[in-house]
Amino acid sequence: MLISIASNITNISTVFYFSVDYKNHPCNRPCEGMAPPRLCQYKWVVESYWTLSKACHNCPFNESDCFRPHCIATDGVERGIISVNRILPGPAIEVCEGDMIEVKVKNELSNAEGTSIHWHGLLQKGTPHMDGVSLLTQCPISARSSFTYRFKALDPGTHYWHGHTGMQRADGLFGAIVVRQPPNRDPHYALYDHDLSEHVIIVNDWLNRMTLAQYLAHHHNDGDNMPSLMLINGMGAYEEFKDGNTTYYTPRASFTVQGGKKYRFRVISNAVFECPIQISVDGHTLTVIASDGGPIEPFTADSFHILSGERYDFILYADKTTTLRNYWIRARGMVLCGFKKAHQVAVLHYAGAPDVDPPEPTDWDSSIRGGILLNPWNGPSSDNEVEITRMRAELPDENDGVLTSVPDKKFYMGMLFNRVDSLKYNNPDLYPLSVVVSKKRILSPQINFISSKLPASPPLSQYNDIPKSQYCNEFTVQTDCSKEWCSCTHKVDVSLGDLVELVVIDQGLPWENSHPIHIHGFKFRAVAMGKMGTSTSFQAVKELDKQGNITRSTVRAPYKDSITVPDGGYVVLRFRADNPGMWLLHCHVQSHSDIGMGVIIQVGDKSEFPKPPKNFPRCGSWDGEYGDDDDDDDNDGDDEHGNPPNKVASQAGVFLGMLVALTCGLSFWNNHIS
Ligand SMILES: [Cu+2]
Repeated sequence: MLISIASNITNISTVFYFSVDYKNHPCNRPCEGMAPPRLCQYKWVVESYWTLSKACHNCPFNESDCFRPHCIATDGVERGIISVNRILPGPAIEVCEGDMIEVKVKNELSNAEGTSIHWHGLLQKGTPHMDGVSLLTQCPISARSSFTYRFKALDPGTHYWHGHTGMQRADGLFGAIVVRQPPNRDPHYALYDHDLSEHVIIVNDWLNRMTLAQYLAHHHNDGDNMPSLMLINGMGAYEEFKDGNTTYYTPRASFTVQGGKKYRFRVISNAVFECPIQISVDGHTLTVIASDGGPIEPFTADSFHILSGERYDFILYADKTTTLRNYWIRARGMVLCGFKKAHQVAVLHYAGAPDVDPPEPTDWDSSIRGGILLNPWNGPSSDNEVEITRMRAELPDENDGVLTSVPDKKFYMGMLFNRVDSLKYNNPDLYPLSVVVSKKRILSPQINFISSKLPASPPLSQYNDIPKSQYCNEFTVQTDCSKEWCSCTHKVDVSLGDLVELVVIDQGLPWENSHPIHIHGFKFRAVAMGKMGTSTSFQAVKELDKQGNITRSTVRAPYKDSITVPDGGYVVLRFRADNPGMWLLHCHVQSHSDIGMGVIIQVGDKSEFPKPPKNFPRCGSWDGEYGDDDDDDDNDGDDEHGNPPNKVASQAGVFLGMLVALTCGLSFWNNHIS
């Protein structure tokens, strides 16, 4: 069903479609080897919206009302959200490998804030301007304007899209992406009977109000940062609704299977807080066949942990055919999600079974699953717990040297909470860390003691607008950032084609934390993972590595783009920097990333970056340069370096400065070689 909303402004009529049955998009089709790729177009309206709105009529008392168009019932808690086309999760994109995806995003947010969409898991090879990171790869899509993303679906597997501006993904701006392959290219095709749209599962922690309010309460006073709710495909039963003696709940998600068949399920975590989630299905084991789109040798587990940004594909064999009944699918939160026992269940419905809930209890304590656990978020604590780095990629290694050669560039990235007075959440004169009571103390989530902040213009498309002095890394900072707050745009540079190795460390202080790390633009090989203790130091990990005591997997290490870093431990990741551009590496916990736990990896020189599309939007500060603007209005007056005309004069000044510096440098050189 399509509902059109037409708006007439003077004589211009704009029609956007609120597609409700997006699963029937013509690009969601069986993928055939010889069939030509398609252009898959979507029109999205990003809006401020409300759960259990009037569109829900008599939901949940009349359950079918909860499934009406524009009704977003969630778990029954009324709150403001950010939605695309008034559905939650937002529209799924399901295409075949090689298709062209084109999404026109219209910003109709009520608060006039900007927005952008990141395509998590799609590497944007050759199209870095489509990566959707506000103030890195594009300007935020400003209120009332639209932006059309266009890129090829070159990366098969289970991925997802989400807002990459502020905290919007925490409030509903997310949805699934599935890139399927023809049978002859899918290495696991023979292992399952069905791979259905309705078996895509998105889990997320969820608040009872807009995330910004909770974030501000936590960072500026003593508000807590612990979610108590969780959703499965935007649904769940939590809030109680009474009618006389009868209690009603909003409906849970339900997944139907036929007894005797094998199904490919695809699970995505859009967790926002520190919230590893244990996924299990009562009475069934899960044969995991892929993570983050990377096929692995099948591994059968009783459950797995999924962290923010990760994806796991598993095969469920619906073999309980003796007595047809339903089973719980469970999502159980840990770390910050564990304090208030955030959890949710959905129904695995065997076709033909009575339409009743399974009899087993659904509480958080009952939802823990024993047996074999894949991907323990904090490293294994028994032989039954198996790290993702012990999985093997399904396909033979390419002859690219990624696992076997000596890296060209190697970086130690230390993630920590630094006990410094950040000027954003503390004030060294008025309310310093040392004075406020402990529950109001905000430590700074950092990488290598730097709180990274993005500049006022996106460096990828407005490279020359960013002063070089804005960038920093551990080698360029001038102060002892372990003691003083260092806030700048954290960036490291690698050459195009470099083999890069990252040793990402979580020193594990001051308490047990979870920092899932995500990289844009690349899939890395996860070659090592280890836990030193409840805490460690960066130096200890470096020393361990120097002594040759971190063994790297040299054969078929799994391909991933998001991975847990054990608390008090490390992961070692490798990739070939073959995708020129500016790419973010960051903790996928929303607030950590927002406050600065991220690094830009610049791959190649600006001259090696793909050019932005024509008339790509620009933005930035304007510091009161009063006077007439001689520029014509056609917005194409950039000089050859991509500078707007009014910057040429200042660039000329920079050039003169460089000339002086060069002269001084030459004279320095001449004076020191004699
Ligand atoms: Cu983090």
